[in-house]
Amino acid sequence: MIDYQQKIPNNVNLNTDKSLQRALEHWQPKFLDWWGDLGPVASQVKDVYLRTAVGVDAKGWADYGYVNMPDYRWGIFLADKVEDRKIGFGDNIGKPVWNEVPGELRSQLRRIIVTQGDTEPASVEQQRLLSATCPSLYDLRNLFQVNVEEGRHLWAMVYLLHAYFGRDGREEAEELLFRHSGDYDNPRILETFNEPISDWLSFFMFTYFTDRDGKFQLKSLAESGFDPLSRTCKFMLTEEAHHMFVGETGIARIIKKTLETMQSLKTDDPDLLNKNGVIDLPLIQKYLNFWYSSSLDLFGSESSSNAAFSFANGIKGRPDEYSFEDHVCNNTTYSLDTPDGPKEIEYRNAINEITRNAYSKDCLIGIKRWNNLIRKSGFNFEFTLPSTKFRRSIGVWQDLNFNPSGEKVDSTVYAKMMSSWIPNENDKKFINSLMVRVDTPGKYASWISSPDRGINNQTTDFDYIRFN
Ligand code: BYC
Repeated sequence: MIDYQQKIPNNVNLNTDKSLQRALEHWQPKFLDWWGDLGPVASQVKDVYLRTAVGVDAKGWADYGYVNMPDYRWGIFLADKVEDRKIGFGDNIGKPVWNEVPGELRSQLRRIIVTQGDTEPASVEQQRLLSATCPSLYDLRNLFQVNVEEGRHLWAMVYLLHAYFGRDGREEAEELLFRHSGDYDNPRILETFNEPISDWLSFFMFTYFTDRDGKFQLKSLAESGFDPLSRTCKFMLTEEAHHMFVGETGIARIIKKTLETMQSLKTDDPDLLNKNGVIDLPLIQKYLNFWYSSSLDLFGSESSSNAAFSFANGIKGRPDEYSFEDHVCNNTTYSLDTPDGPKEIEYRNAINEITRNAYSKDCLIGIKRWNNLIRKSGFNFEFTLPSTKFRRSIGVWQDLNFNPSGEKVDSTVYAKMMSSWIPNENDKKFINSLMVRVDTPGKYASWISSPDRGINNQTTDFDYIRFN
């Protein structure tokens, strides 16, 4: 059981390492200031019905209850150590995992931990204004849950930086609070985390598509030969699942409401549906196109010597490494689709692409479920994932003019059609016009249906948030 009476709750015996404890206690007020300035806008919020980690094992790791936000405690939790764990892939396969950072891998490991850490506060910053327009108390509570967990994931990376990277690590930890999402001079490292999230449709798309990148990156890092990173990521993955649930069910609830309105009005006319306060299905597809294509870039270039280095050295594996037969992957090649046709590249250089492909497959699960809802209600519309060549800014397809179906188009056609593929100014205006705060227990905004179930077996009209 984790002791929440400590200044920094943890299961890493922080009190046995006084200088590390002091360093983290020095960082803590800076984090709290950052949370106050750039965390969720919550002036009226008193208590939030939250799930809080009380242990790290699979069964019963969390408690539910009201938390007074100023009293919220972020802690440091690592999954339990696996005795005699061995490196599972690359050139160091079979050797004991490292409990300290090997000198020659230090800069690459730090870079990966910093990149991971940077995304966590970024997402909180992106979502900070959403509390003002929550479609229900249930959704507001989920937003808080997601945000406090992202805050804790930042703590997880800051712990690794402080504990294993000395002075550079402490400096990097400061920088994590200094860069800000969308800041012109000091933006977040990865582009998706600089995109504004000013409406809840974007929030649900982000938690479905971008948090899923988190799932796949964390799975790859959970394979790491650097054991503290592996254990940290294993625990983070347990929380990530809820974020994707929020995305998938959020989008499903929007679709459900639209379908009900389509049935009652006997129309699929977008104008008529919009006038009746719901979001037409083609417009949902546009938001999907935007967030999926942006999230694809997060996997890096299709051919990457960085990824090959990390794999070869046991720093970062493939998601679900156990499911592959060959864990060394030396002297094998991968046939990569490129604008000049298929190209054989060294397999290890293709790790980013292999991870991206696994991600795309996983993204289809929700698409299938959403399409089932449409089919069952008798309408003729199907959501699709756009081509992985569409709207890419990183890798071999970057800045090329592919349409969502993956066909190359003329640059003028591309520029002209973009407003019909991703949300245009009018679309955003309409979506923003729907974003009106609903904070009465059991009431839901016009454009989204109530969830099938509440949180932790509570009813859907439970008062998930109590106000001052
Ligand atoms: N935007 O060799 P390359 C999450 C940079 S989400 C801008 O192609 P590599 C979460 C790259 O950094 C998961 N820059 O690929 C979700 C490198 O720069 P430097 C986050 C990009 O190195 C929701 C250069 O381009 N975790 O947890 O294999 C809410 C060449 O890179 C982008 C991670 O990403 C981009 N999209 O990088 C909250 C795990 N893509 O260093 C949280 C840690 C690449 O040469 N990161 N670049 O200046 C990594 O493992 C790797 O850095 C990447 C791929 C996956 C990003």
